[in-house]
Amino acid sequence: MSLPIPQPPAIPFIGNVASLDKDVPLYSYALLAKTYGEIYQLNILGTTIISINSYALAHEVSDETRFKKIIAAGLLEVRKVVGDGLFTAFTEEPGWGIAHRLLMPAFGTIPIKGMMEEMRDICDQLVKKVSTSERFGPHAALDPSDDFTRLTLDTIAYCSMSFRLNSFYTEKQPPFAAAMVDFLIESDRRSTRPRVVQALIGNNAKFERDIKTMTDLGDEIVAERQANPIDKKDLLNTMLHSRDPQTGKGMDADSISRNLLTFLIAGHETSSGMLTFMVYHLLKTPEALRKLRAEVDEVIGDRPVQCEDFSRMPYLTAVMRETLRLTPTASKRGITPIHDTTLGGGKYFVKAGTPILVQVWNMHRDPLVWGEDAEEFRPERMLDGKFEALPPQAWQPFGFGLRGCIGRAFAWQEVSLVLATVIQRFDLSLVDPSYTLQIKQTITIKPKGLQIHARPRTAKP
Ligand code: MNH
Repeated sequence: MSLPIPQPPAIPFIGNVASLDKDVPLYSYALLAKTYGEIYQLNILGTTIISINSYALAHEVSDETRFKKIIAAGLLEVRKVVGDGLFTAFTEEPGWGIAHRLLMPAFGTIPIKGMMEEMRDICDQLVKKVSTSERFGPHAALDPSDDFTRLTLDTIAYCSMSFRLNSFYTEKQPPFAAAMVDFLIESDRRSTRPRVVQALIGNNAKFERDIKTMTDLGDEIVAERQANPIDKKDLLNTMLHSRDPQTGKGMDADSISRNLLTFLIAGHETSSGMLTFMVYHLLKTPEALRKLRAEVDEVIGDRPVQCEDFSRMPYLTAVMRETLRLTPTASKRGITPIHDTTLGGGKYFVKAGTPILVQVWNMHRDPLVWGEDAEEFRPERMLDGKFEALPPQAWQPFGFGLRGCIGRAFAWQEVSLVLATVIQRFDLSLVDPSYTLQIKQTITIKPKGLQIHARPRTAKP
C-alpha cells in the first residue's frame, strides 16, 4: 500500500501557487520542507509537482535507468532561445547527442588548462577595476555580484568563442547581458504565472525583443567566424570543424549558435553566484577567511596564481565545496520517472512523466548526512578525506549523470583563479556588518544587496 504524498491546502484553479514566494520561490520550498519533511507535492496551475528534500530520496532518483531530466517550467521558456542546445535539449533529441559527444572532450581538464591565460586576462581586468579606478577606489561600496557577473560573462565569451564582450569597460551592462538577465528573470516568473495574469501584464514585446537581441548575437558570431576563420582551438572552432564519431555528423550554424548562447547562459550566472556567495560566507566566517589567506600567502605569495597551485590548496578547495553545499547556485533540478514507479522504497506511488524537483538546497542540509550544524558554513567538513568519504551523490551542485554539468572543470578553474587572486590582492570587509543573506532568484540564485569594501593590500605577505 502506498501513502499519499503530503500537500499543503490548495485553492481551486490556481492550486498551491499562493504557497510560493513570488520573487524567491526557494524560500517557500525550504519552508515547506521544514513543515512536510522529505517529500511534498504542490499543484501549480493544474500540474502536480513533487519536491524531494532528503539525501535518501535524492540518492534513489539519481538512477538513470528509472529517471530522466525533464524540461519544464522555466527551462521551457529558456528553450525559446537555445532550443536543443545542451542545457535545454530532451536527451532523445539527436542534436543533444551530437553536441554532447563533440563537446565533452573539449571541456576536459587538459583543454581547460589551456584556457588559463585567457581566464587570467579577464581576472586582471577585475583586479584593475577594483584597485585603480578612483570611482571604484578603496572606500567605495561594491556589489561583488555585479563585477563577478561581468567577469564570468566575459570569461566564457572570450574562452569559448574568442569574443570580447568588454563588460568592464561599460558603465552599465552591455545590451546583450541586460537582455539575457531580463530574459532569465522573466522566464522563471512565467512558469508560475496563471495565463490570465500573463495576458494582463502584457510584457510579451519586451520578452521577444530580448530573445532577438540574444539570438542575433549568437548568429552574428557564427557568421563572422565562418567569414573570417581563425586558427585556434576554441570551442567555436571545435563545433565548426569536428564530426561526431558516432554519427559522422557535424553541427550546423543554427545548432552552433544555440550552443554558444547556452554556454553564455549556463556558464555565467552559476559561477558569478558562487563567487558572490563565497565572499559572503568568508566575510561572515572570519576564521575561514584567515585560514584561506594564510594558505594563499604560503603557497602563492605575491607572484601570479598558476594552475599547479590549486592541488596544493586544500583549504581553497574546501571553501569552494562548502559554498556549493550550503548555497548551491543551481538550487534544484527537474526529473521525471521513465515508467510508473514508487519512491521511498515503495512508500509513494509516482506516475511516469510527473515532474519531480530535486531540491538540492534542502538535501544539502540533510542532518543525517551533514549533522546538526548543517546550516553552518564550515569548510572543515570538506577537509582531510571527509569529502571523499561522503555517501554517493550527497553533494551534487553540478547535477547528475549524463545531463550533469559539462562546464564543471571550466567553472572550477575560473573560480579558483579568481578567489585566490582576490584574497591575495585585497582586504575585504562588509559595508554593513549586520547584513544577513538575502537571495535574488532567476533560474539560479545569488546574494541580493551585498555591499563590500575592497582595499588593495598594503602589507607584503
Ligand atoms: Mn553548468 C548543466 C551547475 C558552470 C554549462 N550545470 C548543469 C547542471 C547543473 C549545473 C546543476 C544540470 C542541470 C539540470 O540537471 O537540469 N554549472 C553549474 C554550476 C556551475 C556551472 C553550479 C558553476 C559554479 N555550466 C557552468 C559553466 C558552463 C556550464 C561555466 C559552460 C561553460 N551546465 C552547462 C551545460 C549544461 C550544464 C551546457 C547542460 C549539460 C547537458 O545537459 O548536456
